[in-house]
This record gives sequence, C-alpha cells and structure tokens, in this order.
Amino acid sequence: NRYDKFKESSLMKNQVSALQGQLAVLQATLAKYQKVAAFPSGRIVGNRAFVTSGYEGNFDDLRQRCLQAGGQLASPRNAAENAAIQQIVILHNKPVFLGINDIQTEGRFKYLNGETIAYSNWQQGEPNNEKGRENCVEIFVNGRWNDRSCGEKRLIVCEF
Ligand code: GMH
Ligand code: CA
Repeated sequence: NRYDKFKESSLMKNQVSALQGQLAVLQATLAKYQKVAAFPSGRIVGNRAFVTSGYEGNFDDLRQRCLQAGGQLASPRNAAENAAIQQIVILHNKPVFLGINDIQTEGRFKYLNGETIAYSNWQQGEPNNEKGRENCVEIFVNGRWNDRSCGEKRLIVCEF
C-alpha cells in the first residue's frame, strides 16, 4: 500500500545518502594515495601508476620483482605513458627496461602478455639486434627506445 511505498522510498533515500558519504571518503582517500604514488618519483597516467623502487637488475629479475609486487614491468602503450616513464628515467638519470621483448621471435616485439606492441618510440637506427644478442628494450633519458641485451642491469619501473 501507499504507506509501505513511503517507507521503502525513505529507506532508499537513506541508503543513497549513506553511499554518497562513503563515496566522498573513498574519493578523498584515493586522491591522497595518488599523491603518495607520485612521490618522489612515480607518475600517474589515467588509472595507471608508474613507480620505481630505485632497484637495478637484469630483465628477468626486474620482471619478477614487479610481478611479486602485484604489478608488471612498465609497458608504455601510448606517448603519454612513455613520457611518464621518461620523466622517471630523467629523475634518476638511468635507463629503464620496459616490459617488451622479442625473445620468442626475433624482430617481433611483444608485451609480457604476448600481444604484439601497438606503440613504439625507437631511437633512429633501432632496433638493431647488435651482435644478434638484443631481445629486451631500454628507454633513454630522451624517451627513445633501444633494444639491448636482457642480461644488462637497468633501473626498475613497475606499472600498477
Ligand atoms: C651499435 C651502434 C650504436 C648503437 C648501439 C646500440 C646497442 O653499437 O649501432 O650506434 O647505439 O649499437 O644499438 O644496443
Ligand atoms: Ca640496440
């Protein structure tokens, strides 16, 4: 009846305003953690965060450390993401290994999930697979990419 409908709708209004309050708390908390993630040398692009711990290691070491942390090696899919990683490279003045390689098939660069890359930013003359030994990809201070031996040690940047 009309009384039941009235009760139902006032209950609903209470629930909506409770949710609005909880949403405001969540939004404030998220805004705070976006600052935490960006300091001192992380970058946020859309809903992706690119973060370094300062650790340096070979490709497989870095790959495993990002996985262990619940993320993956930084894998830029557009110019904005590449620029974010580039800024971290500049801050540390050290090149970074990307989550991209052609280990499976020479010359066919893929993300860690096996998809062929959809964006690239090679330095002129790269990838050159020097001495037939370069299956990983580093990004320089200028934001450009170079294929490089996976055994080299580079700065870690994970994406979350
Ligand atoms: C060669 C040359 C250099 C180039 C390096 C680099 C190694 O030594 O072509 O100009 O910078 O290879 O590709 O990864
Ligand atoms: Ca090269």
